[in-house]
Amino acid sequence: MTTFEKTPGWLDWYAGPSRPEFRLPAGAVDAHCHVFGPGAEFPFAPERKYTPCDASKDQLFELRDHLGFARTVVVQATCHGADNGAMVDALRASGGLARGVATLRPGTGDEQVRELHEAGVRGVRFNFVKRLVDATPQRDLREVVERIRPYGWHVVVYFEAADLAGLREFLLSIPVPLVVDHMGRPDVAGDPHGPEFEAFLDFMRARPDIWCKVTCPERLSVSGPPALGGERTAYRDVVPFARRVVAEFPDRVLWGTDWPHPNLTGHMPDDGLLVDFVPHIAPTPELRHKLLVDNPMRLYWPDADRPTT
Ligand code: 0GY
Repeated sequence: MTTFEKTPGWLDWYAGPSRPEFRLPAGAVDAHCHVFGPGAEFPFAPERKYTPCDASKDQLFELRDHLGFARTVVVQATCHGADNGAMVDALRASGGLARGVATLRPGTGDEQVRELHEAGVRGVRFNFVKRLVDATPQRDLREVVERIRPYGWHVVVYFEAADLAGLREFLLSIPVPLVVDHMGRPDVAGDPHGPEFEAFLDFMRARPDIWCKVTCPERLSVSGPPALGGERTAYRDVVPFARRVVAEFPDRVLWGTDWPHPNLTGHMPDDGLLVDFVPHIAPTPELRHKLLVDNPMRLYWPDADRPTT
């Protein structure tokens, strides 16, 4: 049995999260979370840049139920490379309540893509964050797009704000819908109306099928969580950025916990508090229903019946 030592400084996910004060609407989807291993069963990839703690599918499903989500989207994390085994195992165990986003290398056969589709995978992730992956040539990424295109999948893209200018043309040339992780990682110490975030919004405007996850306040925040025992409005500096995206693109935003929160070294968020962040960025019940139910259902479960209130 292989055992893995987690990366020094790596924080374990927060056990015993609080119950959110904000009651999620019926049918809410956690549209961005991960499973890690367990490493003994699903070994981490040799090319990984970090070794996480274990975070199993059962623990993920327990958190889903505790927070009040109905469904989850499990996104392949870089520590598992292109071995989608742990993610697919979670999808298969979910009874149809989880969808997945995979990592594929060029050369993946159609048979393999069909199997992933049948397990519930609906997207592929291209990660451009340099601390997480070595660069993949664009021609390899294009080959992957051609492979997944017949299945109606989308491409989830993760990049740093500073890299958008260099990636923009390539991303806009991808002929399937795009979903941007974590608002393209804006510097929230900056101005939500400044040139960096305007460039991101302008990218979103360039095509009607670019979606955005208004996620990861805990990752982007400079002001951080509330003091222990303080009020529940955490990560205030992220609010004006996320609000702008939700207000302008109410039909193309998604939200998720990002549990178990890879690579956080400063603090580990209480996932109950994270859910309480949602009403601050989506201030009306209509916006929240789109963000948490209608939009993710349209993207990941287009054929399912869904609650309308
Ligand atoms: C996230 C963010 C991070 C990590 C990964 O796949 C990953 O390893 O996505 C990060 O370190 O910013 O979305 O979970």
